[in-house]
Amino acid sequence: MRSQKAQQWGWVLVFAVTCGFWWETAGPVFSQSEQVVEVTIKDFKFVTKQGVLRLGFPTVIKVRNEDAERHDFGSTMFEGIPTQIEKDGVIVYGRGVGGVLLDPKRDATFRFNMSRPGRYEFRCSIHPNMTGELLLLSAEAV
Ligand SMILES: [Cu+2]
Repeated sequence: MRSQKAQQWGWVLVFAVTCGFWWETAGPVFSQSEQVVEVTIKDFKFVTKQGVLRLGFPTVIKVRNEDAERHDFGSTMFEGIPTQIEKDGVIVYGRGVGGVLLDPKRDATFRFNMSRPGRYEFRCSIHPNMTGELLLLSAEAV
């Protein structure tokens, strides 16, 4: 059972590596089904770009470290939620993911399904005064 799952993700990895470039260029095609949050780390600050995030939709958080310093993006947001992380061309999948370390000029992508509304804080464990937040709304009026 376990090895089967590992094999499955092995294929996902192969797919990701071969299609990495394609995925980037095809991004806009998928933007209607995924809601994207962009987090840029610059000058020891988190700068967040987000629209209204709706519950139950695939959500993508793209984190980019623009600094020449290593930073960490950590949050309790992913607690108990199956989360896919793509970093340096490698995809990992887990539950209860705490965050990622980002070397200078690198990025990482989190994919998950938002299921709980709320205000979620994220921070850098290396520089404790670096914090940011994300607002997950249950704005399901439509
Ligand atoms: Cu930092």
